[in-house]
Amino acid sequence: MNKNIGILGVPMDLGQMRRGVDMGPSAMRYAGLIERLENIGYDVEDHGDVEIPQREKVASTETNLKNLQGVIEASTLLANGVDKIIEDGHFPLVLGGDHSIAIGTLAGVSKHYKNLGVIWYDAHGDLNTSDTSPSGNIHGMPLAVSLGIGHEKLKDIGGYGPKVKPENIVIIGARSLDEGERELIREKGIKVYTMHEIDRMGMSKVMEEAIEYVSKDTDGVHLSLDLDGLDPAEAPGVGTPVLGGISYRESHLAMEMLEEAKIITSAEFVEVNPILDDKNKTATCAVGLVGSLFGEKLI
Ligand code: B3U
Ligand code: MN
Ligand code: MN
Repeated sequence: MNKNIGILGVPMDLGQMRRGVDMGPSAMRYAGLIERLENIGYDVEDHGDVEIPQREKVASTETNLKNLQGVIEASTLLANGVDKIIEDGHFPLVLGGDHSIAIGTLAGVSKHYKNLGVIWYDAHGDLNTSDTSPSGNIHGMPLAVSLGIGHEKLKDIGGYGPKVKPENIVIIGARSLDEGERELIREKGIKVYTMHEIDRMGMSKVMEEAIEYVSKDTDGVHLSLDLDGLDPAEAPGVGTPVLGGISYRESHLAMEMLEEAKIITSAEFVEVNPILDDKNKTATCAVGLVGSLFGEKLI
């Protein structure tokens, strides 16, 4: 793994309607993220937070996509920030913020790869469009947008698109998919390990297969980890919890296997909402998973 990490916080809450997820980056820093990485031996540069437009200033009823203009502005800034971190030769570690930030992260990352793989660790597919979305919340759309499906201005963030190919994506932990998302998964042949496969095969086998699948013919792999992929008993501080999720232990195993495989070239941890949390449990969980992803060992 690259020994230099560039951290970028994205206090974004415009991709959904609950307040508080903008405090996610602070909560993860407060839970000891930087010290943890330094203790493992990394050189960490914290680039601070991307500026997010104020909710009240970007309110618009122009489309059914909520806060569209604000998401466009923030995603553009984020894409530039991530791009710079990679240009400096550092590993971009992005802290959310709601999952709409993946639009900007992937716009910054994918520029540097011909064939980027993506691991989407999430209870949801985030494959909605303005036509299929039940909520109009952009945090339910970033994977579709990155595939080049969705609002023109979102698809074009960074001045190019699509950012990823359907055959380079693996979704892990899905258990709440909308009908339009299921159709898209079928149509594009996207690889999904739902909770059913995790229960049936065990996380070890799921990760073994997922790693092989996503690293075949790709030149980099981005990990987009939504904390709601985990079970709400262990990660309660998320805006849309879904029962029956991945356990904390299974998630550590998944991160450790990714570290052993040495395939991850960028990562983001999203949807930590301290207002909905229980004593910073979810941010602490996220920081523990970051530790495993970067090679923290038990002995
Ligand atoms: N699929 C639903 C709910 C949702 C998506 N992502 C989250 N929740 N976190 C939607 O609104 O698109
Ligand atoms: Mn998500
Ligand atoms: Mn989710």
